[in-house]
Amino acid sequence: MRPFAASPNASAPAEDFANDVEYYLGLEPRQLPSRYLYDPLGSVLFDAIGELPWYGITRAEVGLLEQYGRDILAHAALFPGFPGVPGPSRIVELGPGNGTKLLTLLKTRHDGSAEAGHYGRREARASRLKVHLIDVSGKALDVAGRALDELGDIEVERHETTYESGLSEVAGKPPAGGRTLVLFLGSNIGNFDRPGAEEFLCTIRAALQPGDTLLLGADLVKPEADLLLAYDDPLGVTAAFNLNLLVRINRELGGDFDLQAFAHQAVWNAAASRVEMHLVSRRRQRVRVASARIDMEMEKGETIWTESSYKYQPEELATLLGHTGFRPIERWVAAEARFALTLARAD
Ligand code: AVJ
Repeated sequence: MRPFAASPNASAPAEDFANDVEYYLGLEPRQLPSRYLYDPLGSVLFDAIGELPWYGITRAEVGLLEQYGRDILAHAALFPGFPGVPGPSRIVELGPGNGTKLLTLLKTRHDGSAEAGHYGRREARASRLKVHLIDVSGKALDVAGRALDELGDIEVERHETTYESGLSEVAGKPPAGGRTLVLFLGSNIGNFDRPGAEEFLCTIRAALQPGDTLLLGADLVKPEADLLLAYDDPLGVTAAFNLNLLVRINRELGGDFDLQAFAHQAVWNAAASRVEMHLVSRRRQRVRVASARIDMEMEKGETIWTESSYKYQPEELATLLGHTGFRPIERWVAAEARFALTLARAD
């Protein structure tokens, strides 16, 4: 069975949520799509997860971006006025969250020699770098957009929508003569199963021109004990992040989930190379969600599967990119955290 397959419905956001909850809770095993974890509180809880000593993805990635950002931008030919790039260039970020990663990358434009920094700033005024932020969370777009606005030399366009429709919006208006760099960071690709990841990379590729680039951040397979601490932390922040999905359903869809009657669970599924988050029913119980037309019995121990975070081997990422119309050109690995940034060019 394919978890988190596309919903059969497409309509207004509130209706989408209700339809998705009805559809996915009716599956066997019961599921909920992980993108709904990011309501305003969920987004803040995810930011807190990024600060946890046991969750290394965010820190490792920001560290790599600080260290290698200038190389990345040069490869992507995104220094405005960079030799050989005639026109304005743009960055498209899928799921920017609070904007820290992109901000970190953009700040490296001014690294290095004073001359290079001056050059970058002067040219940036001549042709402002365009940034497209694509996120389902309006709150994330707000926070990330405001952080980028403060840089002063960036033109930010917000797309409050799914990755797919955001990509089709930006594909329709490529920069005249310039290059596009797509950022798909934070191991967001980990939410797709392997076939889904391949399909989605094809979707990204289809929105690009040959010579455009993709920066992919992906978490690597690591010891099970580390993975379980990262997804079931001793402070209970990840548990709150997971349980908040039920709070959201209660509030937005008139649900009557009893929060006390569910427990957070993280499982490493080695065969599938993924960490799964579940909400386990602590007892036999009845749950109703009015707007989603749900009236269900849950057994004690029955779970709702709320997220998959697939983990990769470095070579697998290169293969995946190679199969989807990209050529990997450089890879940076945070050795201790086991996290990889891969830069690939669209063939
Ligand atoms: C933002 C989807 C990459 O899977 O690691 C963090 C979300 N879930 N802790 C991840 C998450 C539990 C995160 N992603």
